[in-house]
Amino acid sequence: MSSTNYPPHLPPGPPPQPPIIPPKDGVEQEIIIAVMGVTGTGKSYFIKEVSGISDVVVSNGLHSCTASVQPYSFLHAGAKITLIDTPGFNDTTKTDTEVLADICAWTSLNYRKGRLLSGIIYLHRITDVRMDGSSLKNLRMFQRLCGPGALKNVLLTTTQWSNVDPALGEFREDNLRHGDFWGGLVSKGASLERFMGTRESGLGLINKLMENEPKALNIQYQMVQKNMTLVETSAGKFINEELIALERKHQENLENLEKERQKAVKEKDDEMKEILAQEQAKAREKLEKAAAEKKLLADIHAAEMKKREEAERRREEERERNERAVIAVAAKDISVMAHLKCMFTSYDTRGRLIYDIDDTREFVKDSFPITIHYQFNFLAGIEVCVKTIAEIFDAGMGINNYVKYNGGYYRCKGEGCVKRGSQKFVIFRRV
Ligand SMILES: Nc1nc2c(ncn2[C@@H]2O[C@H](COP(=O)(O)OP(=O)(O)OP(=O)(O)O)[C@@H](O)[C@H]2O)c(=O)[nH]1
Ligand SMILES: [Mg+2]
Repeated sequence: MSSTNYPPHLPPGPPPQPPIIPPKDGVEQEIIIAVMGVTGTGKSYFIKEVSGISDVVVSNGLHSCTASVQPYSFLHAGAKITLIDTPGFNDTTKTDTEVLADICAWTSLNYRKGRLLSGIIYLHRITDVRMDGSSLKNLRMFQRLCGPGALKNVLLTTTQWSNVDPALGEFREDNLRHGDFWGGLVSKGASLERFMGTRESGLGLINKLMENEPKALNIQYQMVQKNMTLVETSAGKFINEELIALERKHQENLENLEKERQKAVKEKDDEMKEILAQEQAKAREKLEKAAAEKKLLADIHAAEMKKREEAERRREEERERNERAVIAVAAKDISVMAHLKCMFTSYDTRGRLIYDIDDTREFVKDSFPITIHYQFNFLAGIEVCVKTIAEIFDAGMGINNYVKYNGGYYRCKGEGCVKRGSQKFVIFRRV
């Protein structure tokens, strides 16, 4: 009998991807919306106003307020709306790397659970006279986090309209729409909206996003599907490049200050020497800060790489263990008459997955339902039928059989039963 009759052995595939569970069609649909933007633009204010949740902390000073990603849920229009408050980049208390790591941890975890964002509300103060470095950096980070695929679900939203002359606000809004700042994003599908500071205005924005098909962010795809480390993602690369440039800038500044200080020493200009020494101390502090952040990013990368290698090693061990595993069926779980009747079809019984055939303890673990299939082969049937009952138990079943379990195929090759404890077992080995 040719072994080509048997189902093929399944080749080991790529590492299993985390399951993406579709949102449940329950009575309560969940709409998840992230609220992002520079510190102080009004992210927490928006969430507090729209959700009515009094616990949301709104800043009252110059310092950054929201320190970590925080979800807030409330009911609206028959759905559970979850607004995600996020810390901004260029935060006064946390480094960009810490903020990015926090956002990535939240988004990756939720992506693995199948929770995708229906939208992102990206806030910007209409009162801002011009785009400072912080706003530009934030926007660049946002573009990398979001990616072009999710732009249709993005509302670029201006805030604090009550603090600006309406005509001036409109002029700035027009510049935002057509200028370099938001023009590119608008042309690729993002919408420009206004938040007028009221619950009604905020809910209007939410209503627009409720219609959307939830989408994965670029960072979620890169970290979960592509298994990238933080620094390998587009957003992580951007921060790393910024830090390298910043370190270089501070280093050059320090070198120039030293040259000037040497000159002051030569010219015996004590006052200048003192000023330059103070400048050097400040520059050194900035350099150390940039270097520390670069190290933090490198440490995160090293820890993620270690985790990735460990996961790969565990997967490989698991694969090898499964390769060696056999399925054991107790002789008592095979009714000879039923078995003979089913010789040309299939036979339902119970089996155990055994990783170490020499370990008797494995043979007493709980059994689970299995089906022994027979390939239709008249001669094979005859061959088995003519055997005595004892022969069937001793030699296993007809050799033209298989059990499918967990994507693999197992076959009893007629090698006889094994005795473990007081029982005999028929062994199906992986093919
Ligand atoms: N008038 C007006 N004030 C606003 C609006 N949005 C925010 N503010 C004020 O702006 C300040 C900052 O608001 P927050 O909501 O704390 O800003 P944030 O973006 O959460 O800031 P971080 O948590 O530091 O990132 C607060 O004093 C708010 O009261 C708005 O639409 N209109
Ligand atoms: Mg906040």
